[in-house]
Amino acid sequence: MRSTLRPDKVEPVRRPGVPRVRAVPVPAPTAPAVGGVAADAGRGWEAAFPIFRVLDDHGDADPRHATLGPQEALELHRHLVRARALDARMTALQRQGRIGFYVGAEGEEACVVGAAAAMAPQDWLFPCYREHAAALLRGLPLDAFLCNLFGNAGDLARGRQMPCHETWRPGHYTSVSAPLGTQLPHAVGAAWAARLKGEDMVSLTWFGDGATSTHDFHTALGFAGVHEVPVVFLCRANGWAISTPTAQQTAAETIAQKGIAYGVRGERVDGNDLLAVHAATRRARAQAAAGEGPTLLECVTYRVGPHTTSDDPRGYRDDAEVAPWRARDPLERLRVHLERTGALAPGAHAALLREADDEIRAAVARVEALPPPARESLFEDVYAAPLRQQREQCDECLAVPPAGAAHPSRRG
Ligand SMILES: Cc1ncc(C[n+]2csc(CCOP(=O)(O)OP(=O)(O)O)c2C)c(N)n1
Ligand SMILES: [Mg+2]
Repeated sequence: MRSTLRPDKVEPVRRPGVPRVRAVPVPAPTAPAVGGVAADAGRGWEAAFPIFRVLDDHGDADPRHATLGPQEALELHRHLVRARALDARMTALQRQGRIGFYVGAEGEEACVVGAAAAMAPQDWLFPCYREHAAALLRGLPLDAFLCNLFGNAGDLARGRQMPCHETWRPGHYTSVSAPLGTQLPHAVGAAWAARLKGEDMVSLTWFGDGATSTHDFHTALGFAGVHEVPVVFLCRANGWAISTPTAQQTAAETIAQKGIAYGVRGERVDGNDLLAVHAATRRARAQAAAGEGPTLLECVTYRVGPHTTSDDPRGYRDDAEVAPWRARDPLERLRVHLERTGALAPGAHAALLREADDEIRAAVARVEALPPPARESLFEDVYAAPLRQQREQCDECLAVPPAGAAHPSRRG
């Protein structure tokens, strides 16, 4: 069919009145303004999308916005403590050659724990690869998480996944997905299906700032915007996509503004403020469940550690850039807040860190003693019943002694 569109009839594109601001390097954290505008907001899109905060610089919460009671906040503090201890211990294990690979979340834990805790139990979570704390919060046993890192017989993925690619179906936590952005259309599809079935289920999906440059981001937001799909898109805007700073992979001044193109509500949140992440996610969840469509939450944070244990950030960034973000550490800010409110006794924080490390060391000792997955499991789960060729291949495989075992021909 021929197009009826004529060039002389095409209306000129109207650009929004907000000036295009030149790309900026990874910004230092801005001074807080409780529940409102960051101190440096005032230019272009940053003014249009002020950073939402609940905790101020002294550790006091704005009561108008706080959605967590003291007990709940204390509980989430324990999850943050455990996540921090887990990252430190797993990094050490990788350096010792006991596990092959690990992805940590140092500095970004509030984006993970605060958001997961704000969702309803029936909601499905679609992780990127730094959200282990959310799986643990949803009940994934620590031993099972560690078994995936060792790829042993206790691994729920039967040693077939990369390390650090946990999954926990009973807790509605889908498998970690290494190809960037793929979890976004999955989250939209699941939420859309639930809505068609009349179920009260909202999807939450995490991703990084780099993933907002993938086609899956556009596909997911486009569909979700048109169909008002109940989904919360949470971007951990941590300044880096491995060695590429945000400003070199997008000219957009904020991630939140990317929602405008799809008719998706965008908000910026202080990603190092657990109370703010919780309040913003809870609000987005309520709006989604009420049929008001999806929200794109840009949680402004910073990747304090390396991208993974395979990365060394000293090759591409200055330590001086990291220091101000360490000073705004989410775990430290929560500790100060809980101590000021009296919910956490002085000294209790350090004791909890030690307890978490002890718990992890004990679990590692148990898990490291487990054998690798049975070799015949390689041939299982391909078809409902194995084919003749698979049975033959399995027999052939089992006839070879496992690595490390003495070959019968070399005995004696
Ligand atoms: C489709 C795809 N392209 C490239 C990669 C390689 N890769 C892995 S992580 C990463 C950077 C991701 O950065 P971001 O989305 O900001 O997440 P962050 O690691 O900062 O949490 C890249 C390019 C990949 N896994 N998948
Ligand atoms: Mg990133």
